Amino acid sequence: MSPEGGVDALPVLRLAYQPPPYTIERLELVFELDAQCTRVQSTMVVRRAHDAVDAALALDGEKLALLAVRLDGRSLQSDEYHVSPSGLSIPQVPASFTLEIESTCNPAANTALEGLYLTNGTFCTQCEAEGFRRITYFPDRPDVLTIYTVELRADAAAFPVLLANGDRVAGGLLPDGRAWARWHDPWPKPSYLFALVAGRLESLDDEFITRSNRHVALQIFSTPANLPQCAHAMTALKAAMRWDEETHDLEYDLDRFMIFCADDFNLGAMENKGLNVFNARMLLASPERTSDEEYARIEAIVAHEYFHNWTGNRVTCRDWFQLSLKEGWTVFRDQEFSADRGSRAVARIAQTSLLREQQWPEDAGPQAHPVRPDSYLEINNFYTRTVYEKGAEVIRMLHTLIGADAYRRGTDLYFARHDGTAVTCDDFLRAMADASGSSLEQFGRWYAQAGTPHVRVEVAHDRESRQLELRLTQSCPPTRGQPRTEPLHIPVRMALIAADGSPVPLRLSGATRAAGAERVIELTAATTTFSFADVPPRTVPSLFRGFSAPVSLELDLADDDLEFLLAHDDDPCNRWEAMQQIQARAFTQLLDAQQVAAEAVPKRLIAAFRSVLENDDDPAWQAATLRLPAFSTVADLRGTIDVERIHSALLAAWEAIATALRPQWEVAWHRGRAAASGAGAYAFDAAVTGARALANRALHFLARDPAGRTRALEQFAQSDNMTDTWGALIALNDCDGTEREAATAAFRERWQREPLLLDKWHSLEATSVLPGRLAVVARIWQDPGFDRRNPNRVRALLNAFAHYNWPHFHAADGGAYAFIADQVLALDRRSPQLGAKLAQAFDRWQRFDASRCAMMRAQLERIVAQPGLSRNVKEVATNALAN
Ligand code: B3K
Ligand code: ZN
Repeated sequence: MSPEGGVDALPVLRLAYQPPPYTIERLELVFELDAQCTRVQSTMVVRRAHDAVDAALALDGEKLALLAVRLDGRSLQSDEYHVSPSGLSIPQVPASFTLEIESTCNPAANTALEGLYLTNGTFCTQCEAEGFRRITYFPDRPDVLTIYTVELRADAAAFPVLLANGDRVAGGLLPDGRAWARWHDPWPKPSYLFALVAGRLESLDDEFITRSNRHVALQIFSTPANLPQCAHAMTALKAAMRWDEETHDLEYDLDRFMIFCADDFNLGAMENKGLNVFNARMLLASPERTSDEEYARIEAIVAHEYFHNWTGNRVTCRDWFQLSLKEGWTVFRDQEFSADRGSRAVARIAQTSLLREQQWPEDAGPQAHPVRPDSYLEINNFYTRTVYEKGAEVIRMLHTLIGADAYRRGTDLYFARHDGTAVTCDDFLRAMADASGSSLEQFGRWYAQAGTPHVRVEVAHDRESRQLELRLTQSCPPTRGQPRTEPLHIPVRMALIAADGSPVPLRLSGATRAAGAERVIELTAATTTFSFADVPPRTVPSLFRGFSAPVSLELDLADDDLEFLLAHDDDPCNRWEAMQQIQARAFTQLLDAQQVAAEAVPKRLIAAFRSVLENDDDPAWQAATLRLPAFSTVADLRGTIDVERIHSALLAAWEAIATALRPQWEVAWHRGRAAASGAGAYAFDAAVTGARALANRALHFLARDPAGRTRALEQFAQSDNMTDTWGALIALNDCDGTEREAATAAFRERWQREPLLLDKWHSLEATSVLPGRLAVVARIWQDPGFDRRNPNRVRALLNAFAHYNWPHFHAADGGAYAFIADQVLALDRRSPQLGAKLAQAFDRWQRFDASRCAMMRAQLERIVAQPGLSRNVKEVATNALAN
């Protein structure tokens, strides 16, 4: 048995689901909060399901000390129940009864940050997925929905603010001088949505008036010093509340909505009912500390957690296999919110880049799993890009296939049917199918089949008959446990673009009339052919517009056609896609070159950059498109990853594009700077963020030469906002020389007292490709001032290095492999969730040359052999080795 509850545990299987034999109708909790020994008195009103006659009552509980158990007022003798490190069971219980349990836990010793713990002296909780069982004995599963009443008692000086879910119904001072508060949440909820916060906090207060004219108090709690940095989150919250009313007719349902800003937090944020908890990194914002990208991310996460109030909280998941029901859907909702706030196309490009750079490798690697997994050892390993981002793509495809109106009828029907219950992805699909009248049977495979589908497109255009034929062939690679795959239902939003850039009216052969310039065609078979009539010569198809499906594309188009699409497609997403295709071809060629050097960079790649730079376009789109591919994207062009070659290819492309287009980069930089500074003082505003992004993209290329580096240093020195500061730092980060030293040292000096800002410096050091990175990372890690217990610190340094610094993590001597494996093992003892994420840096081990392959494998074997390993790391490392 491991400290985290047992590596010998068997996998949990989706098909083994059994409904709970007992439900808890009401729960009353009294907390005597104390750092080392918090006492929890729980009173549960329990009722047996009618078909569970002989079932024992089984409650989950971990790291708890049990003090007393009373059933209907009678103390149970120790032979009337059974306690183990994972829970408490009572074999003989009546059909309905009241159960009282007293237990204690130790928040100060809680380094895993699951359950009740302390962050900077404030009590805080994290219960999803299975943290509640570290607070009290309870059926800690999402399909047990309960009405909670919670009383908190604590030292009044240290914990004057006492918060829990729902409405505050009473409070004050106890006769012994301690503070107390009582909270009641009228909405039944699963235990993973429970939260409490207690500390010396202040709040930023505001109000939201709902459509039905209810006044909701909004409060963001933090330490007083951080309050001014909470204003952006408050604005985002109000915008999200309005958006959900306007687009989905969904209103908030309590009189208060609170957010707590936590310094120590395992994740980004958590949607506890009425009391969200946020990682400070995803909440605090000020112009000098926060970049435009981070402003946008904070807005999206605030919205995401708020949107969960309906998609996740009011209707929740029956079991954790259904996680994407709430996560994929809520990501889709936050993506649509972000699209409505700024440029839809640029938002979509960012979503797609994330999917391709992070979800596709997951789908192609040893941790691959379907959007609705079939088994897990540790559920915390399944909060993945697949469940979240691919899950969101599935909802988006559904929206595309049935249309916006039917989708809205479907959401209404879903809430009408399921409010206050715990349901499955199938229940969701059923509501959508019933509301739209479409069969979604084949579509349901998207939930069950892992792997990134591949679509090959062949185009045949007969000039004589003016018929254009599109032949689309889909395939999906096999993944772990799924050797055979089946065709999916794929929506292809498409248009045809004539040589003069105008859209060709779409008339399917045989149809009498054209049906507009854009339509959605549907793939259901392995191969489908579509013929269009009356298509003028030199027409080019524009396919998967708006990234209508999360598939990798192989386009049978000439290089000229891709260049044409890059310049003339009226869908900005597809213009960006054309650039990706051009880059893939160029890098394939470059990797094959005898000498991977600037001179070998294909001219077409440079021409593509030139055409984007010289087009007088939306600067935000230009900035998004003028990006070299991520290392992982280039790595995936080939079966075996040649680290040195890929690194050289990226450097060569950077140099060639910088040198050949210097005048254009100059113009772009000036254009971006002029637009940004013309707008006056810093504001996070779509019109200006694009200008700043373009200027910073240009600076990155300009910094290839000394004059550009001087420019970057000047920008750094003059900047009054993090976007320009960061733009300068990123431009310099891979450039050897005094400018980088000067800028990073000044940055570190300025922010030495602000850990979240120091994290940025840590990431710069960890991701630079300049020599000696492992030593730098190890030195920072060993610095006594570095707080290894804080997840943000660990991620900014170690995860940035292991997941993003390919040339150094994969250094040929294997030194970095050993260092990271050591830290996986050290972290695992304190924080299995952090250990598991870091361990995934070894996922691709089989894709490297024999020497690296052997070294990575040896580290994975060393990890797996560690006695007492957590389930989290065990599952990740075992999957990697099994593949
Ligand atoms: N639901 C939480 C994630 C919980 C992660 C637990 N390991 C935040 C979110 O996705 O909204
Ligand atoms: Zn979520």
